[in-house]
Amino acid sequence: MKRFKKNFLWGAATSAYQVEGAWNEDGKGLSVQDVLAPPNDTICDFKVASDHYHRWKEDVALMAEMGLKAYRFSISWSRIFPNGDDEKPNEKGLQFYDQLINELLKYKIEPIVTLYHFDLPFALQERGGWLNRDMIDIFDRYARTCYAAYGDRVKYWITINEQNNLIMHAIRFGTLKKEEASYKNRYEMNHIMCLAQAKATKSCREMIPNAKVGLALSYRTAYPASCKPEDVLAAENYRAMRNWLYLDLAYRGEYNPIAWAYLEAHDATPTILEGDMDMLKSAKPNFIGINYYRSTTWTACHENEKFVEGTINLKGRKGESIYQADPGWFKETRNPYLDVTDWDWAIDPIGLRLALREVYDRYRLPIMITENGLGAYDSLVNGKVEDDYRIEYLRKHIHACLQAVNDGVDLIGYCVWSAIDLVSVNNGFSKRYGLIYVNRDEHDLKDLKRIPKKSFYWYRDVIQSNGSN
Ligand code: BGP
Repeated sequence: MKRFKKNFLWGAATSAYQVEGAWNEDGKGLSVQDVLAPPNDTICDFKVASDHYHRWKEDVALMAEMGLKAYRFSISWSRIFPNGDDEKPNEKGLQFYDQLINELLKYKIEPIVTLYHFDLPFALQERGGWLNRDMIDIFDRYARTCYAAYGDRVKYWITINEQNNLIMHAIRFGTLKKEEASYKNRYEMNHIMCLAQAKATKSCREMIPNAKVGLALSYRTAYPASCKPEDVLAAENYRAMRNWLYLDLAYRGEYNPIAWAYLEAHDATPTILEGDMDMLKSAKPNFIGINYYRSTTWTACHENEKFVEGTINLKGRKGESIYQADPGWFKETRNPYLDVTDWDWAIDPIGLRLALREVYDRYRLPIMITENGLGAYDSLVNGKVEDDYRIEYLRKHIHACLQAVNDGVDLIGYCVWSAIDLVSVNNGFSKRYGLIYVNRDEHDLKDLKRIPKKSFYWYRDVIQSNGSN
């Protein structure tokens, strides 16, 4: 039986706008997330979040106490360039991450840095956002600024977090306005984002020769609902659109043929200029980040059925999701063999093992689980959070990782989402993921005190035993 590697990166993750707060301090410009209204008027915005911007030292000390070997966080682009591409970077913004990185290194915690995690500077959005081809150079310049500032100390870089969500849920993630969110625009934008990513990846490899650089994709294992060939086909179609479209572009420099056929059928093929495909091919990212929370299950969707965009479960009540249906391609359905979270996310550790096998089999590059965790309603009782359900979820998923390692997958790290409670993208502070509790409610900031949950101590033991716990 193989074990996790000796230097396995046992980590935990956050993203800037979900954890930092200080949305308008020290010269930070607005990001699209500061401008976007919360999807549900009962949940909080991102203005204070977990106040990590003011409490980073205390937070890093707790991470060290947990024994983390790695911490994945993102840089807020609009802290560095308030308008996205200002003439000079904002010194105070640069300084914030500089201190954070030094503090992590002091405790021997490896920083894993994401450049862009959903929080595009609003000023760039006003200039057309990702539909504007200037974004290729603008993103590269921002990336180069970060490489120059931190490349002497940061080895692991992630260019874009969950590009597939940014495209598929473009309205919700603030990448496109409702009236602009045609499929044509989404996949035009996707193409430009891929070029920007390729350029920034290339710059990373040039500027930091020992760097490991890649993307983090929101990966979904896709099952057919039955062994009916039509259902098997539907699952394969979904896989192509959800996973392979993005990974093939980034890691092979080509459009996946099934995904391309889908784009043609939806009148959504992007404009490809001379040199674009060469640029994609030349990028050469050297690891793959996978964010995995759940699997999905698919049936055939006949041409005469109704198109349904599908929605995110905003209420946190089981059974209220509206499933996606795309005539001729796929239709989502509930998997009767899997339990779900309160937000209808299927809990499926075997799905993670399959994900790792599929991705490794296809690209043969080292993989890092850049996010995996359980969103739940936690309660603080007598000063404690007994989150056994989270421990159970993590234990099974980590075991699935070990099985994947035994299947031959080159897995280099695993990051729990999230290191500390933070604002869920769609569900505010009600849906918590952290190993550390933050004492605030949706609208009552209370004292924002940090309280390690039961899972914090459990994960510390996992790390200490290199996963044999
Ligand atoms: C991923 C994102 C994270 C995170 C997580 C949980 O899509 O990269 O930013 O929030 O999912 O999602 P949610 O907050 O919607 O529960």
